[in-house]
Amino acid sequence: MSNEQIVNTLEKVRQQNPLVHNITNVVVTNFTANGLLALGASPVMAYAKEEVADMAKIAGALVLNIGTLTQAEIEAMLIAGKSANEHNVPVIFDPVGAGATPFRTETARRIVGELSISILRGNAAEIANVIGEEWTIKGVDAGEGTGNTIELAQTAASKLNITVIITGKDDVVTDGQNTYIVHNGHSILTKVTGTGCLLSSVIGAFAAVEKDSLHASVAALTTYGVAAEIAANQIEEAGPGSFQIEFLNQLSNVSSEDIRELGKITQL
Ligand code: ATP
Ligand code: TZP
Ligand code: MG
Ligand code: MG
Repeated sequence: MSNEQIVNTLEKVRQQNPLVHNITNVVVTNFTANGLLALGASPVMAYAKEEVADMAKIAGALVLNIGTLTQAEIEAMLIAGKSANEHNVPVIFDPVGAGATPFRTETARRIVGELSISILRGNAAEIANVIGEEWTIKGVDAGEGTGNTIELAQTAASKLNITVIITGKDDVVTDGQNTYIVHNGHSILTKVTGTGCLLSSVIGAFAAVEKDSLHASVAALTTYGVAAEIAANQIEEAGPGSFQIEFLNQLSNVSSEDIRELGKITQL
């Protein structure tokens, strides 16, 4: 995939202003809405089981995130997900903290089992736990774990028959057959809570305008990583508080020229 294709997809997001329906966690709600707006998408958070089917069917994408899970939310996610599936709305799933508690692990497995997910995005530990492989996890962070994240992503994609993204220093995107590595990003992203969750919603915005999940994922990851690099550069040594604000600025400002110049993808 070329940087030029990524530029075109980013332009489509900005032109089409897709509605992204998020059922996400209480930590990241405001940051996610602001990040999607900055990018050029249109966020909505809707959780009531009475309305989620109606909201999901008019959205360009549905993003499910189990970061602060409750029983009522599981019910809503399944209703929303089934409606999205019936209306060909792509569903992005972020299994935050899968492996940390049995409740999270079982719920994550239930969601991938009962819904047709287009893109699964998490850290290595979360993806391993969704497919029942060993990997340590500390709360919602990746944990130590030893293993090959490329092989893990490919195994998960083949097993679940979906596009899988494992993020970290480098991001792996695969459908089990075709695999890309996106090298963009900055370590300061790990010092701001919700940068993984916002990324999953940004992937939703790209999936809303690009049917090919692999292409949408690579375009989203590259745009996100390049925006982060520019933001980190702008704030110099100021720290995570300044970065959080500057990152929102750069999700809005990141240009075609920036992507052409800085986008760093390899295909395996
Ligand atoms: P975790 O809870 O383990 O931090 P997460 O769900 O927050 O996971 P990350 O894996 O941190 O998600 O990914 C969020 C973004 O941060 C991605 O764009 C990823 O490329 C980027 N990122 C994470 N770690 C690094 C790093 N060390 N260097 C560069 N970019 C990084
Ligand atoms: N606790 C429950 S959800 C959440 C925390 C701290 C946010 C996790 O965000 P991310 O994007 O996975 O770092
Ligand atoms: Mg994080
Ligand atoms: Mg996360």
